[in-house]
Amino acid sequence: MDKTVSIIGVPMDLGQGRRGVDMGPYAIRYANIKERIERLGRTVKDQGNINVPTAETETIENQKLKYLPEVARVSEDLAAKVGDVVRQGHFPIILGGDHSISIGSIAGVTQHIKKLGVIWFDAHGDMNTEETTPSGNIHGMPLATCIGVGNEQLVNIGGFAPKLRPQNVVIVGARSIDPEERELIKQHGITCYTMHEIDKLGIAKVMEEAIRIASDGTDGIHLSLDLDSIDPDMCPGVGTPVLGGVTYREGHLAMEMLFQSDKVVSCDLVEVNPILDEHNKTARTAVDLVCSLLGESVM
Ligand code: HAR
Ligand code: MN
Ligand code: MN
Ligand code: MN
Repeated sequence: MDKTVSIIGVPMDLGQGRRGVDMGPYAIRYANIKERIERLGRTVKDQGNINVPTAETETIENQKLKYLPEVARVSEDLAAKVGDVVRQGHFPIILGGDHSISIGSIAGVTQHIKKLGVIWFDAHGDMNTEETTPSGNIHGMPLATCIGVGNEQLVNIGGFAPKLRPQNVVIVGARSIDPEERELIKQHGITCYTMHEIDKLGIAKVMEEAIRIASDGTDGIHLSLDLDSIDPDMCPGVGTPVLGGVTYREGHLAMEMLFQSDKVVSCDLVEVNPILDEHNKTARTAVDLVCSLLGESVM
C-alpha cells in the first residue's frame, strides 16, 4: 500500500443527540494523525472539512429521521469529495462526526469501486430504518441505508443504490442491537460477529472470517470504524458507550490482519466526542488503530 492518504473531516453531529461529536475531526487531527501516518513513509494530504450546518440553526422536521435534509446534503457533498480522491488513486480516511457520515463516504468509494466489501466495527448494528428506529437518529441507520434499505433519499445518495451487497458486509464487535435490527440483519444475510463470538472464537479467527467474507468477489474492503466498538476503558469519548467491548490489543490485531490482507481501500473513524473524552484518549486510540491498519507494527 503506497497510495497517498487523503484525510477528509466531517464535523457532523446531526445524526445523533449529543453535542460534541462535531469536534471529532479536530480531536483526531490534534492527536497527530497526519504526522503519525507520514512517519510510516506515506504521503498524506489533509483535504480539510466538509461544510456541515450547525444544529442551532436547523429545526427537526421529522422525528423518525432527525435532520434528514441536512444529513442528505452533507452526504452528497462528502460522496462527491470521496469520489474525487478515490479517482485520484488516494486512500481516503474520513473523520467523523457521527456514524451517519458513512452514508456519504461509502457512496463516494463505490462510485469507483463498484464491488465493495465492508467491515463495520461497532458496538451497534446501525441497521435501523425510519420504521424501526427507537431514537430517530440517523447514525443508527447507515448500514441499512448502504444495502438499500430505508429512506429513499438516503438510500439514493450519489444517484445509485444499493451500494453494498449484504453478503459482503460483516459487523464486528456488536453488543447492543435493537430487536427489530436483529431481524433485519438476519433477513438480509449480513454476517454479525458479536462480542460473544469474539470471546468464544478469538479475534484472530473472527477477523480471518470477516476478511474472507468481505473480500469474496469484491475489489476492496472499506473499514467503518466506530470507536464505540472498542471498550470504554480506551474509548470513553463516544456518545453511546457500551461495556464489554473490543480490547486495545484485539483492536490492534484486527487492524494488523486487515493490513496484511492488503484489501482495505478506505476507512472511516467515527463517533469520537472530545467533550465526553478523557484527555483526548479516544482520538489517540483512533490514531493508534489507523496506524496499525496502515502497517505500523507488523514486520
Ligand atoms: N440502535 C440505537 C438507535 O438506532 C442506538 C444507536 C447508537 N448508535 C451509534 N452508532 N452509536 O453505532 O438509535
Ligand atoms: Mn432545515
Ligand atoms: Mn455506528
Ligand atoms: Mn456504535
